[in-house]
Amino acid sequence: MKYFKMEQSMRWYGPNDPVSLSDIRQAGCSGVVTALHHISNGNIWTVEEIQKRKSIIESAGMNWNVVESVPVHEAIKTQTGNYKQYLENYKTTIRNLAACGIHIVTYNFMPILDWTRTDLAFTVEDGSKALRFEKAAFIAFDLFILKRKNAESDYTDQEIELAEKRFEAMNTDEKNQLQRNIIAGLPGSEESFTIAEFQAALDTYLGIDEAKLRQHLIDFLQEVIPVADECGVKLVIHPDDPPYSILGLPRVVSTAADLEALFTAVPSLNNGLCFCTGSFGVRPDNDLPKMVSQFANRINFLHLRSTKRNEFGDFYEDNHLEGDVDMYAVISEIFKAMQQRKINIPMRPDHGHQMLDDLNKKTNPGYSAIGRLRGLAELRGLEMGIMRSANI
Ligand code: DNO
Repeated sequence: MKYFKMEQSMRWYGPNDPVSLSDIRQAGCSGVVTALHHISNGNIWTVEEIQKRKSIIESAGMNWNVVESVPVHEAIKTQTGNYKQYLENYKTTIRNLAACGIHIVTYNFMPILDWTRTDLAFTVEDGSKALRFEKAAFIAFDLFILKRKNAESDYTDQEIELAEKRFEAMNTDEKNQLQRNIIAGLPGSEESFTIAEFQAALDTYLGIDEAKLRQHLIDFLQEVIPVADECGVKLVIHPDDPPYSILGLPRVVSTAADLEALFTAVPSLNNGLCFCTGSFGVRPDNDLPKMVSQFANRINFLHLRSTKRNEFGDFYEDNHLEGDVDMYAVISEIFKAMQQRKINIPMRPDHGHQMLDDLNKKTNPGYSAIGRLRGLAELRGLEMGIMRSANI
């Protein structure tokens, strides 16, 4: 019996990535997930530039199966300035990617910041390093470094007290590091801010609440999905990370209800989902296996990792098969969906601990080679176990 399987892939940041294509190939991948990071947000990706990247990947014996990401310009999210031009550029990029044979395109709709962590080198029990989001440190940044107007009203007295203590215990280097971690741009987030720039960016969201941002996302989809339909591209939205509002900014891709609203408004199946277990899994009220089965026909890309949360709202990135995500149940549902749809869905091990030799190397936070290799190896083993014992 031939089963459909997850297509093993890894993210590659392009020719400057310290992890080489040869490393990725040796990890057992056939797919490479990448983006043209050198083209600034909002500009068209030309066929020539896309082809150039594609042939580098193909010469290394793999294929560029997923774009992560074509970033959505802030002007589109706020519907200001030149946003109509940016929408046209986005459509042209989708057409150009399709012309080059690339048919899965990831994006997100998080205001200003992409994924957010407070600590990029949290030492876990076994000595490896993980990414972490510590609520008290995050609130300390908001209240005492950014000094956002009315920020206190977003937090409880107890949270504020904890944040005060946390901030008092930090030295100047730690404060600077915290600021950099939050606003200087994690890999792939494309944007980097100083405090003044960040404050100005926050102001562009005055008057944009959750309902309005959701409407802007739907408006975006109504523009671009017809183009995706025309050229056979699946757009996949990446959920908010973490999956709730931060710094007073609305976030609208955090729960099953959020997804339902998007898919109801724009029903085409090319309006799809990048199912990121690490992002959704931070909320205890997200039932991940259930969400996989609910959105099975829209999931066209998988980010698999697990987080571990505590009672304070902190979380860190755990080993891929540990933490709060029931990876066995998630992959079992994915496996069913792939057999029903008769497709292999691209999967990448999302992030990994910095470990072994990588502890002494300069790595992209979350994207070192060995930790991701470990994650990938565990995930494919788990999938094989599920596949071999499948009764369908
Ligand atoms: C973080 C990534 C995100 C993701 C974007 C997709 O590691 O998963 O930066 O690429 O949100 O647009």
